[in-house]
Amino acid sequence: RPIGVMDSGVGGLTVLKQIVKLLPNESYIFIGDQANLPYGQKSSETVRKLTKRIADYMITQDIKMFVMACNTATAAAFDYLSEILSVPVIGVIEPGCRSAVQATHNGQIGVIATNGTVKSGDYERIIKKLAPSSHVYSLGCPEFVTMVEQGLAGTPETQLVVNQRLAYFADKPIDTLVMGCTHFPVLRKEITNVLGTKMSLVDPGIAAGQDVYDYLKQHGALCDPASSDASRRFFTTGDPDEFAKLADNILGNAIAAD
Ligand code: DGN
Repeated sequence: RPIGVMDSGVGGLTVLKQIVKLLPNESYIFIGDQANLPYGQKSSETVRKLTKRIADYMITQDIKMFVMACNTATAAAFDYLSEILSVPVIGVIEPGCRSAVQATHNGQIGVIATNGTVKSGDYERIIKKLAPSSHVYSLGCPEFVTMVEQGLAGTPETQLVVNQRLAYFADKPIDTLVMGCTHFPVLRKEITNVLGTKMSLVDPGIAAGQDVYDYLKQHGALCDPASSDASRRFFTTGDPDEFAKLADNILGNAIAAD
């Protein structure tokens, strides 16, 4: 049975990549809901509905786990879907908070995310729960999503926008920054150019990938490598050609989307 992985767009592929690194023999279905992108500007009720629609489809494909490779969807729908779905659900926010708390030395943590995720207050709440004396500075960077979706990572224009946005942190004492949107690891280089190599950059997808592995292992649900055909199916609700181009850049190998 495949692992289902969803995002509003191509950002979730950064999470899929982490999971595949740990579990190369599993089968995967990835859905990018590009027709409804960006999730970050929508109400949490709308995001919950959109995410459920994808989960419902994936259940018809007999997934064994539903991974929300989207912070905005996790903030809006994690509790709800964990309750109603018949398969285990993994999100990205709690793993991201754990990684941030482990990475920081001074307890001063920055979070960049969509406006929807920032508005939910989930990063701040969970980080504070794990490390009550820490301080969280959150910043919405919705245009980063658009730039990644338009394939503009690596361009001078994108660097300029990243410079302008992250200037917010210039007078903040943070030593750790959570990339709290799955599109943002694609801009890792641009972000490092502004904040320097001493800043710990947290990619929640890494810990989320580990959670997927741990859960399946603990529950004896890893596939049998001997009988596995390791299929990987990619779907977008948007334009398959555009998706394939972007996905190719992110995953670094050729894939096709239906
Ligand atoms: N990739 C999504 C996230 O992690 O929040 C958000 C992208 C979007 O739809 N704005």
